[in-house]
Amino acid sequence: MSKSDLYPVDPAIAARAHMDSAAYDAARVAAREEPDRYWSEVAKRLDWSRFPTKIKDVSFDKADFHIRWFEDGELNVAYNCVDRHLAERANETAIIWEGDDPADDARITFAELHEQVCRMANVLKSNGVKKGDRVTLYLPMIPAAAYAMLACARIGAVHSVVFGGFSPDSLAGRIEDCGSRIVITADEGRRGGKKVPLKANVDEALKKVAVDTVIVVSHTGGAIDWVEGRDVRYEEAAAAASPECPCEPMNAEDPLFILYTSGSTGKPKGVLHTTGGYLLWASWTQAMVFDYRPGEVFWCTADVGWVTGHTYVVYGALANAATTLMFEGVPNYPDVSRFWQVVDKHKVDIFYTAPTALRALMREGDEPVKSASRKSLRLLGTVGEPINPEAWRWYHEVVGDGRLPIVDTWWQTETGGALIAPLPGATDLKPGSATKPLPGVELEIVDAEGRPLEGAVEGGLCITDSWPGQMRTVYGDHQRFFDTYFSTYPGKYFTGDGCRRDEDGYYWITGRLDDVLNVSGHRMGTAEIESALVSHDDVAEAAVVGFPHDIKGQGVYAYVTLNADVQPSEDLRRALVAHVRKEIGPIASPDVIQWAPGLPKTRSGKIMRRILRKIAENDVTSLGDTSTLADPSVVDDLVRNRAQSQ
Ligand code: 6R9
Repeated sequence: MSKSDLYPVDPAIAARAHMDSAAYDAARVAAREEPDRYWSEVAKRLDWSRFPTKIKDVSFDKADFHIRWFEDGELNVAYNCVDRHLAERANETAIIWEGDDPADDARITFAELHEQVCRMANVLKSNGVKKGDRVTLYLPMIPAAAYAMLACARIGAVHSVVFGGFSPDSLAGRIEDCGSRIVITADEGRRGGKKVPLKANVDEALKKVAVDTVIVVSHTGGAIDWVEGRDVRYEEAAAAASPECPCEPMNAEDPLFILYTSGSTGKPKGVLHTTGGYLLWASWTQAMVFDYRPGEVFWCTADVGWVTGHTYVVYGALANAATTLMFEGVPNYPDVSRFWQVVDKHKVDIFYTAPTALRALMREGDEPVKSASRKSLRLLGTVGEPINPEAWRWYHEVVGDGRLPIVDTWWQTETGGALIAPLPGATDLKPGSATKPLPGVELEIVDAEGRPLEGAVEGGLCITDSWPGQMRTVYGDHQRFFDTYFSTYPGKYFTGDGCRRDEDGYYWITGRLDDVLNVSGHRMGTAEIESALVSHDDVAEAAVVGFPHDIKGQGVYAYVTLNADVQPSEDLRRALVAHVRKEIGPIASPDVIQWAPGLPKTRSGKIMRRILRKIAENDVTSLGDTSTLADPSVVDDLVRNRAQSQ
């Protein structure tokens, strides 16, 4: 790599940063060699009702598998995110809300946040919610989403936020899996000038699974159906509720939330995070990676339906008394300058978004960016997928006027917060690399047999030791937790990602090694999309793979075998896309459907995805060995049909 591809730390930033490069090096050693002492010290950034004396107790080995952090500590997440800031910051802004419509916005102070969280918590209690109960949230990006999350945390209930773009079927599956008896939703959401029928979706989902209570927040005021005895008008209930609610003291290892995420097999897994370790990781990484200081406006564009929204819109930001910006809209509404207009309007200091949004905006040219001043910005960040160096440079040069560092943060729903990321005052940047692991993150790159590889190499990315923010289990299926993450390479957490380490020890994520797609930064399993397709009456079989997509990073390519009596048609193609949207949600819509009279299978009946990926990528000259296929002629058919459809 040429020297010009290195963006050195700005000495002025290093001088005032939480961590400069010497501090980073020292922290790496301390966290590795004396984890108890190091994390006990870091744990002081939270307020504990009982400070932990036991810090780390972990084994990744099958015989003695357990992960516990701060296990005798006691704290409350809502107290840490709200109450403890009241003494000094009651009248400072906790949440800036920017609506989908640029005319809609609001500012919520910490005092107001406290009152709203307490009222919501009391509404939950009066509807029978107790410590340990699961509460499903299906909400737009409005402050009530943060109130609801924090209200659950306050009373020790476990929230499961379901992204508002998921279908009624997906919502029903998630309600059922965690056995929640209560849903909090809104009448409708707004995105890009369109309404999202959230309450109608909940009604539809509840035809499949029953709950006792649906709390409905009024947002658009749009017409909705009402089920007496089940549905509760939030505003009425909140007005009647007390504005004070005590915080439930929680053990550090008590569950905080469940968030469903896609894996390579089966239905989505309920990733469970606990109280102490998660909050510490969220808070510490928000401070270190973004070099955050109170008073700054922090804007993470993620929806609270994803882990990035949990950790950086809500918990990490508020634990640090940040002013966090919640944006209901999309980057191209009313026009493609929206992000930068919002940056100017609310004087955003730190802006954190996904590469897919940047690639889409980059296509629109520089003018929509340059028309806004962006002078409040001091730091940029990305998350969700690898950022191609071209998009990185555009972000740096055009959005950042060549003056702002970019923190490319690699992490997963399972990791709770960032694990590989530069620190603005410590790490020289390389476009396209998430750079180096944070203190306490012990990475290993392994070959197919799990042997650690040294030096500049490429392989599977593993983590050999625990960090506080690690997930603790798959809700209701601890065996699946172990099998999914710790059985591929015994004694190590396997991330599912491929990764290259360069000669300077920088890490470059190359993408998933399993059957998980990353479409516009959203994770989904090929198996889920396949089962949605196969549930259509006309479909006999389906195989889904990813293919490179300019904007989305990866697109969804579906091979579909129809029932013998069904003819392919454009109408059917549209019907199948609509069917997938209905079953899973719009984010899973296939970009390409190729009719496949047969699928390439081994003699034991396993679909050879490697070949399907090559065809989808239009890389048909290197299909590799097809001799093990039950019927090699199937491949020729697929290649020919692809060629015809070009
Ligand atoms: C936070 C989040 C996790 C998967 C992960 C990886 C990909 C996330 C990335 C990245 C390259 C980055 N990923 N951040 N790849 N560079 N900075 O996105 O969680 O939705 O669970 O997705 O996303 O493949 O394994 P999640």
